[in-house]
Amino acid sequence: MERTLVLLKPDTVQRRLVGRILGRFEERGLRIVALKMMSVSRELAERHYGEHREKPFFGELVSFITAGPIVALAIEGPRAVTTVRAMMGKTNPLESAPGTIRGDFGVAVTTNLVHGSDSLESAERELTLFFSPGEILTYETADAAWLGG
Ligand code: 3AN
Repeated sequence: MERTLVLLKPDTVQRRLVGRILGRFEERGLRIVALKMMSVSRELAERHYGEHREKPFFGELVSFITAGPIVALAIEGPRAVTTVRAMMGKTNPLESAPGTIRGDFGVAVTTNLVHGSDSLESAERELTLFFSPGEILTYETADAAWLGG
């Protein structure tokens, strides 16, 4: 069972798509083990996107993610990291397949609605940035046996 960080970015909140996008992860059979609406400080944004510090779009990325509330989630499931990435679609929504979150709701690379950790190592690092250990819950769902995995 893997755990990954998902962020519903400010455009998702502003466009009132939180419920629909959140619902996709639930419908898939993934388990939400932490959930909070929050503001991202400049410091947190810069740590989270640290690997992109040298990229030309870094400033834009930090301004965008700090521009309004986001929803942060810890999501658990079999191969959760790659499953969530596949559900999100490619980074540029114009290249994302229909049926993916970005392919269904987005047209721009900065305002691309969601973030999902790109590896297990990133997931561990990013979950620590956004959640204290006590905020991530451990529980079973009643349908676990019917979902397999
Ligand atoms: P992903 O979010 O699909 O993991 P990354 O990690 O390569 O993509 O990039 C992080 C974020 O940086 C993306 N979500 C996107 O908002 C932004 N980004 C990536 N590439 C570009 C680009 N060429 N121009 C502007 N923003 C970009």
